[in-house]
This record gives sequence, structure tokens and C-alpha cells, in this order.
Amino acid sequence: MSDPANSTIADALEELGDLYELDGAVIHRVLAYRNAARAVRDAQGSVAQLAREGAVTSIPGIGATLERKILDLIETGEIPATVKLRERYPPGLLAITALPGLGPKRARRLFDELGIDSPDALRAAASAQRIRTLKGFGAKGEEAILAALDAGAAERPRSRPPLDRALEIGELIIDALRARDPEAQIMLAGSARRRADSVKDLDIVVDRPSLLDALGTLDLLEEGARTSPSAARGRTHSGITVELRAVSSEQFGNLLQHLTGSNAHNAALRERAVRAGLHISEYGILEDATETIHHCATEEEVYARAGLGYIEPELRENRGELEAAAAGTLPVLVDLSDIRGDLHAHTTASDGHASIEQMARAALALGYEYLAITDHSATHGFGDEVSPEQLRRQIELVHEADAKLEGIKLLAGSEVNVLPDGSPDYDDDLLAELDWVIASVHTSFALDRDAMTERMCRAASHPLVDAIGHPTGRLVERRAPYELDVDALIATCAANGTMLEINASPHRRDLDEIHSRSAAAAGVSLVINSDAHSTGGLQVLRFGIWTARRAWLTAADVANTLPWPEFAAKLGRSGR
Ligand code: DGT
Ligand code: CA
Ligand code: ZN
Repeated sequence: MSDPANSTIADALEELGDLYELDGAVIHRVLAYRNAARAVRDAQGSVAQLAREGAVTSIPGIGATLERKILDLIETGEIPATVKLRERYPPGLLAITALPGLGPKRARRLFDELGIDSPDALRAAASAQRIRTLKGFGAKGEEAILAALDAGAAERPRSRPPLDRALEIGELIIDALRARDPEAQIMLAGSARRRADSVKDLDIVVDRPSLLDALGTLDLLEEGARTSPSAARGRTHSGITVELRAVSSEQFGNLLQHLTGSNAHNAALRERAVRAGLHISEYGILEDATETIHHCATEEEVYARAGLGYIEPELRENRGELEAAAAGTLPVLVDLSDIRGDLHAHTTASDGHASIEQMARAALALGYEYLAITDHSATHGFGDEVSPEQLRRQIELVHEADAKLEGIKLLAGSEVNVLPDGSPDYDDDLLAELDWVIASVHTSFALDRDAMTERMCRAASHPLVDAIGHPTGRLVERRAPYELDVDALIATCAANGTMLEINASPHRRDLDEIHSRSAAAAGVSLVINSDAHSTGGLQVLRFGIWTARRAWLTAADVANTLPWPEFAAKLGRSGR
């Protein structure tokens, strides 16, 4: 039997975690499987090979129990615990748990009380208005279920890896190719270069055909081979397809522009160009008037030939960038170097892994002028909550650390959970003692649209709430946003001067680029935060920057590009 790919092992661990969750296992056990699945998926080498060498426990989060299960999978093709649980819970039930607003507990009740074991059975029961007979579901919940099913939420495959995983391996592959030919031009193209939330595959452009044969020889790939005189295809151990294309240096700009896309951008660009008598292709630009083909070594030349200024890859989605480039009104996009502070970070006081001082020193090392410590509040629900008494102590500790450390302002903050009625879960007296309050939803995701919108708008209009954290609750490729009228939330934030977060975690990127753009247009200040749970976690800010760039944001749209004195003035904390 050939070794299972890392993605196969990861899927198996994830399935087992889901099954344990359906079975009512303690959350720590479920999370252990999910974390292990992630570690396996992200591993750069072959995990099966590592397991056969007895070294799989070198992967963080994998101990003896998981090692045994991975070995069973490699040796027999299945994990006994999975086989047993699959008998109890039909596979269709797992698809139901993925629906927004359901989750394992509610899915179990649908199964136990109504015998619903698949998305089809769920649809039938909802259409027959049988769901509303269950306590805690109701007619609105039933409608939400039908809407989610119609939106295809149950069928959505988990096959598109998020950008962080794609870039990590993509950059390693590029480095490895560059080591083979240090003089070559090698560029990432496609959705990864556009910094999209997730990617189907990695597109790479080189100007040396010799590198096509190198692809299959890289240890980073499970397999790879030339597919034509100018192309090669491979697959990483984590299951991501790599499309490598080679072209002459004179045409490098043409092919890079073509393969960076997006399809919609390219189609619109070509249409514009045709009206000017130009035919743009991946090989060059044919000019009708002179019947000559222009080769472009750079993308700048491609756009210049089309009468346009250079368009940043993040903007190439046909969302008005061609018109703006023609008119010379493209925005100067916000850049990571514009960021002066981070306003969402956890410590060991809740579920973080570092102390206040460690986080502060890491922020200082990044050149930040300020950092807000925002541990989870009282009802967060993962057992790491900060009681009001603990928060009072934490405020003192943050202020002590602030007094001790030179060069960085520490804000004593909190990520308060928004209760179903829209109120924060600390009293106003306590909130008033904080320097910075982010309000986020971590519980009761299943409210209907009106109730959720009212909840969020109430939180956003609370005078002591500074910003709304990860406003829609979506997880990239894993969880749809909760039901929410985001435009109404944006309007409320605009009216109250409340900021909206772009949570930079590559798994969130929430607000997304579309809503971030609307928010900025409505005059809402965005704040790009890492939501770091460790010192290394501060580094994810770049993913939030990329979302902001895809949202056309300038530094002026992003509050944490302000130097500390100006940010402090904006906060207007003197009244507290
Ligand atoms: P992905 O891979 O789904 O995350 O997204 P992309 O944008 O990387 O798409 P992909 O890999 O299918 O193709 C890479 C680029 O190649 C795409 O962004 C634009 C260009 N391209 C591919 N197929 C077509 C096509 O049929 N027409 C045009 N105009 N461009 C195409
Ligand atoms: Ca692609
Ligand atoms: Zn949160």
C-alpha cells in the first residue's frame, strides 16, 4: 500500500475529532484531534514516512495516542475508533454539523429526536416544518437551515487551503527552485499572489525551461513532472497542486500578468484593450495598427501598453481597478510598514501562551508604538475566562508593565463577549476602567438575522465599546459568517464612531475585503489586529494588511496606522 498523503491523514484525524464531538467527548479531546490534523496538514515532509520511522511524535500536538491511530491508518487504511463511531453516526450527520448555526450538539438533537441523518433528510424535515417542533429551534431557525442548505453550506468542500498554508509552501518551493538557478526570475502568480483568502493551487512563473525538470526532484513535493515543453505540474505533501510555467525573459511580464489573473480582471483588461486595437494574450500584445507583437519583460509594460498605470495584484479582481488605473485614481494602498500598533492580543490570563511583558517586548521588536492586551471576558466559554476581579488585577498588571517598559504604550483592554441581547458581559463600571474595549461574538451564533443584527448594533452603539472584533464570525473555508446585516452594522459604527476590526488571522480575515471596503466608504475606521495568542502570533498582521489592500484601503482608512498620540486622541479616553 502506498503511503497516505498528509492531507489524507489530516482529514482522518479531523473526521475522528468531529465524530468524538458528536459523541459528546470533552472539548479538549476534540481540539487535540483538530490541532493534530492542522499540524499534519501543515507539515512540509511526508508524515506517513515520519510515522514509519517512529518519529511522528516530533510533530507538535502528536503524542502516543495519536501516533497509534496514524500508524493504524497507514498499516490498515483505517482507524478502529473511526470505524466504530461511523456505525453510530452516519456520514451525513457530519455534513449537518458544518451548517452555520447548527454544530454538533444541535445536530445530535436533530438526529436523536427526529432521526435526521443527512442534509437531504434535514431539508425534508425543514420543508415539512418538523424542525420547529423541537425546543430551541423555532420557525426562524428552520428558515435559516433551509437558507443555509440552499447556499450549499453542507456541500462545501474543504479543499481550498487558506493563504497562509499556500504561501508557506509556495515560498519554500520558490526558494528551492532559486537554489537550483540563482539567476532565474521566479514569481508566484495566481490567487496566492493576489493574496486571496484561499487558493486552489499554486501558480509559479519562471524564465528558465530547465527549471521545469527540477520540479519533480524537490523533496518538498510528493510528485512532479513536466507536462509540456513549457509547463510542469506537481503536488506538495499537503496535497496542494503546483502549476509551473516557463517563458522567455522577454515575455515574462506577459505570462506573469496572465497567470496572476484574476480571470475577471484579465477578461476586462482584454476587452478594454481590443477597443484600442490591442490583443493581449499570455504571449504578448498584438497591435492592429502596426501588426506587430509586443513582448513585455515586465508587467508594468503590459499595463503601460494598455494605457494604464501599474495595478497591484491585490486589486486585480475587476472591481473598478481598470477604470481607476485609466483615470489615474488608484489608491495608495496601506502597507505593513504603516502599522504603528496592534489592538488585539491575548496572554496567559486567558488562552494565550505568553505573558504581558513577553507580548509587549515582541510588539516592541516589531517597531510598534502601542499594544492592547485584550484577554477574553467572563462568558467566553472555553474555560479560560477572566472574572471581573481578575480583570481588575490584570488592568493593574498591564499598567505596571507599561510603566516599566520604555518605547511602547500598553493598553489595558478586553475582548468582551457580546451577550445575545447585545450587551457586553462586564458591567459598565468595569469597562470604564479599561483603556480599550473590543466586543466580539463567541457564543450563541445561531440567532436569526434580525436578532443577530440587533445584537451587534447594540454592542456597536455601547458608549464604552471601541471596536467590534472579527465582526462576522466566519472562518476561511470552514465556517460561514453568522446571519448578520453587515451594512446595518457598518451604519451603526459610522454613527457611533465605533471601529471595525479586520482580524488578521489567516483563518479569519474578518471583516472580509468586500465589507471592509464598504465600511471605509461609509467613513468607519478599520483597525487591523493580529488576535495573537503568542509572541509569534503578532506576525499574522500581514494577512490583515492584504485583506485591507484587497479592500482598496489607504493608511488613512486604518486607525492603527496613527502614531500613538493621534490614536490616543482619537480614542478620546479623557472622559473615562
Ligand atoms: P485559484 O487557483 O482558483 O485560487 O485562482 P487563480 O486565479 O489562481 O486561478 P487559476 O489557477 O485557475 O488560474 C491562474 C490565472 O490564469 C487566472 O487568475 C487567470 C489566468 N487564467 C486561467 N484560465 C483563464 C481563462 O480561461 N481566461 C483568462 N482570461 N485567464 C485565465
Ligand atoms: Ca491558482
Ligand atoms: Zn475573539
